[in-house]
Amino acid sequence: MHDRVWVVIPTYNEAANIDGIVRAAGEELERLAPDSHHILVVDDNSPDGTGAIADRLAESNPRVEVLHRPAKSGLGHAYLAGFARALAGGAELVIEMDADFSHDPRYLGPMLEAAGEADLVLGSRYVPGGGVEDWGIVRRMISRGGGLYARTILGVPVNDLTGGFKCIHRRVLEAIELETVRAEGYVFQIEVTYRAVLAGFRVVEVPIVFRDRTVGTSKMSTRIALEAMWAVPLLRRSAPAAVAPARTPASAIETPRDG
Ligand SMILES: Nc1nc2c(ncn2[C@@H]2O[C@H](COP(=O)(O)OP(=O)(O)OP(=O)(O)O)[C@@H](O)[C@H]2O)c(=O)[nH]1
Ligand SMILES: [Mg+2]
Repeated sequence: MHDRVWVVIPTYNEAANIDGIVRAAGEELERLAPDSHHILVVDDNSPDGTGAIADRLAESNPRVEVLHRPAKSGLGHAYLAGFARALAGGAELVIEMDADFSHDPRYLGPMLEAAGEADLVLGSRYVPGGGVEDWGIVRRMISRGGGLYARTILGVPVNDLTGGFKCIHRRVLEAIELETVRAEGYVFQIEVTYRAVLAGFRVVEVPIVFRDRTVGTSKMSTRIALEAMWAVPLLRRSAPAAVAPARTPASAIETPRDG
């Protein structure tokens, strides 16, 4: 039997977090999807030894697996490799989650529940009940401003386009031509969601409170944030072509009512 739920955790220098996050996610999943979950750590040869710690976790827990990549090549590439592995392993639901506890594993329950109705579930900071803790005014403004910018340019009714805590149905990943998805930071997150919307999939936002990391260092850079400025308008041209060959998802077809 294949495991149905795969949580993909990309890591780069998360030695202080990896043990805790894998255990915390594992405990939740043990409750939510007993006997049918898998945790995939995608490590880009972290110099701080994250990969070796993850290997030890995998040795003692058959539900944990590590994908080692030779060098740091960005969050998007790590996720694409993780998605490919999860799909090959038979995943029906793939969850994107950071290693730094910004994405609290306690939201896995509400997200999996929402996935019963939706094709793509977004852990959303910008719907009622969601929020951000510990961020200064500058970081808040960049996040809100960037999200609003992308939402306006792309014209999609999604409140949190840049978030990285998602639960994605297999059918979505198969329909959005992953091999041509742009490959970094916020733009990666925006593009996956935008393509899913364009393909007619049902997107639901579940409120999450995002906490700033308490240990380890951020890999987010000004360059990655600025990339969004010019890359988002380009998505308007590239994304529709990428999803055009996708079949019409069943969820987009209205069921005729009786009578
Ligand atoms: N494999 C891999 N993982 C990465 C890479 N860059 C970031 N990550 C991981 O992706 C997740 C998100 O990265 P963060 O540095 O926390 O970025 P962020 O959450 O946008 O920024 P902060 O709020 O400052 O933490 C973390 O688990 C990182 O370890 C990369 O190039 N390769
Ligand atoms: Mg983070």
